[in-house]
Amino acid sequence: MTEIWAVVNVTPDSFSDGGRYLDPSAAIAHGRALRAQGAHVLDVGGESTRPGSQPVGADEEIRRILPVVTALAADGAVVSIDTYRAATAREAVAAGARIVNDVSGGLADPALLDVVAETGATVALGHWRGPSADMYARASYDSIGADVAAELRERADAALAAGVHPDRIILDPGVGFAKAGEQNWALLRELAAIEALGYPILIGTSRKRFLVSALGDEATQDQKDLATAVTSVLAAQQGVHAVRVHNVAATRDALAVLDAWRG
Ligand code: PMM
Repeated sequence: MTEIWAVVNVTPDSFSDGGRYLDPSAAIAHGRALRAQGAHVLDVGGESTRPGSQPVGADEEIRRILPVVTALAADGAVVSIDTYRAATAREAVAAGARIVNDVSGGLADPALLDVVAETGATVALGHWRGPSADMYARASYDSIGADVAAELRERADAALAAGVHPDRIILDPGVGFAKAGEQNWALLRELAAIEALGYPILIGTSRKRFLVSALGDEATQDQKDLATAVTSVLAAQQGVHAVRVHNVAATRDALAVLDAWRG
């Protein structure tokens, strides 16, 4: 069964839900609602990684996420912390998060992998080539599937070297991170190269800009949510472990249709 990871952003400037849940009680209520809709993991983030966004710093990030992680973990939810900072990961795991979701794959803050190893958390390692501000300058590949797979293998090896148990590593090809437009579709076509590394795969396509090349520039959020439900099904057919989405109900229904089709 494909896991649904729900995006719980506690930020003023994320792709699509920025600002709506900056208030901790609103973010907690949102996380609870997404869990009731069928989310298996609540992925709490306190800093936007959207193209061109500005970093907020560890203190502010921790201030934003801590009450949300604490409350959702106390509910019994499986909570993931979406951060590339070791300090934030440490605080979040102490507050009950079981997964550290690092879009930089441990590159932005090398101490993060030590925190994961020390705490026994699971880590999701994203494919990343540098900060969002100028990531498109690094979007050059010989063969995107093979290149991303090779770079993710290095990140998994770094996690193992830090002492992370191999069963606690998930890899994410990083849709939208140092990849422009069509490169994202090419990467999704070549997922088998990443699956061949032997780790569970997490995919985040939800509401991302590259979807407009299928939908048109004027695509609404509802259209992007429908497209995300479709990419969730296609990813599930490829055998991915998890999809990270904003609209949990749409992806839940889409995956239920796939289950019914499979019988
Ligand atoms: N994308 C965003 C943030 N975190 N984490 C993982 N593992 N994979 C992703 O593709 C990913 C991520 C983009 O920002 P959003 O929270 O506004 O969707």
